[in-house]
Amino acid sequence: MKVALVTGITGQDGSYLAELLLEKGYQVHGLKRRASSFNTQRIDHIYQDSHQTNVNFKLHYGDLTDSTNIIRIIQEVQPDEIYNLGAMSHVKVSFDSPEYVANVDGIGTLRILEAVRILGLEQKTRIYQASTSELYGGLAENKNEKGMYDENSPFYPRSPYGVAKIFGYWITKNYREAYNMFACNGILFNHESPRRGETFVTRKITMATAAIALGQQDCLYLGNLDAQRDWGHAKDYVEAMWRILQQDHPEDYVIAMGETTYVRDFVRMAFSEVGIIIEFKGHGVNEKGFVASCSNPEFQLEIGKQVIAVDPQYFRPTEVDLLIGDPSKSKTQLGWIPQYDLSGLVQEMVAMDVDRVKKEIMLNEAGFRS
Ligand code: NAP
Ligand code: F7E
Repeated sequence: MKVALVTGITGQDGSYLAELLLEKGYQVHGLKRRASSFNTQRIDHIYQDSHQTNVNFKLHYGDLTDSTNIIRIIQEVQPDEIYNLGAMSHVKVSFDSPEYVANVDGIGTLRILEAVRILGLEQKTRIYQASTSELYGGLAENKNEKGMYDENSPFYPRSPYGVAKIFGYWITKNYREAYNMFACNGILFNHESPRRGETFVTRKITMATAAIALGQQDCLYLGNLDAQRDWGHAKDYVEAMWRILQQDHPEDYVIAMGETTYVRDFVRMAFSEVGIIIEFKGHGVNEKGFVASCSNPEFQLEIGKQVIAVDPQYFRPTEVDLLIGDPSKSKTQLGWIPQYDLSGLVQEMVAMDVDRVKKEIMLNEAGFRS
């Protein structure tokens, strides 16, 4: 039985990856930070199983800033594969805590690699590093001939997050070359899901779509509506992570959908899932989104109501304007075929948020009655 250690197991990707690895018959160990209240919502369904039948899932308290626990856990677990997904992953927040991000996202990667080396596991343990499209920084002149970023495109990170991750990228490559380790970077473009953190733009939009359609929120405040992202589904992307570690040779791969969409259009797509057509008027900080029509009798809003506004507090000191990835290598070499397209992703996210808001309304009503 193969043994995997996943850092960031309580996050969006960690939870999908844990499910995938368990399905494939792995024993899965997860690194979990101690928190003052429960933070395991995304993996509770797996964890609850582990009390009954699932003895192949185990959590270990630890933190990527602490070498001692990383060495101890890797020594105890003796993993065949490590997926280093743990990170402070919010680009805007990284401007507020740059040193912390460097420590976790940058040096944290080194701690994992060095622990494997100290323990003499270089030839046993394969390592996946969660690299990111933020490395490219969205510079137009660095795209390839297809107008996309690929494995050979130059990097130009535009945030403390991107700069920390570039250290993670290069130290992974360096350990591969210096110590002949099977250590790979997955350069993943944005991937989302109903489990996406609530402050990332897609989830913020789908949660607000549900709340506005059901009369629980008036207006959604967003930042840069002109940003463009290449959005895929996290479930597809964790499959690519696993495939990267099953190859004969360690290499780095871009994982992306190859299409880019404006934030503004993601808003339109989300609202159209509940039959509401949004019309945008104005520019920059004065741009606003209004209800143009409502075709679903369940979700009726006043025509002309303003539901979208721009709040400059969500702008970043330096922005990555446009990202689009070229997945040619991962498709041919990994045989990776995503199951979701953007409309399938939006559909699933909005449907789950509508269900959740409806449940909350019912619970509140039941609370009032009792
Ligand atoms: P996420 O939902 O924010 O999850 C991050 C995980 O890292 C959480 O489990 C978090 O634990 C953990 N973590 C944070 N600080 C830590 C620390 N000091 N020590 C140990 N664990 C720590 O992120 P995600 O979307 O799943 O992304 C997974 C990885 O891929 C991240 O490295 C991210 O930077 C990278 N990435 C993401 C995307 C994307 O679009 N999603 C694209 C490219 C790369 P808590 O639950 O305790 O906070
Ligand atoms: O922003 C714009 C914002 O925070 C996307 C992380 O997983 O993917 C993610 O980073 C775009 C940006 O993701 C709001 O300015 C507008 O241009 O959802 P996001 P991100 O910054 O692309 C990469 C690949 C990672 O590696 C990261 O870990 O949307 N935007 N209005 C907004 N963004 C947010 N968060 N909130 C807004 O209100």
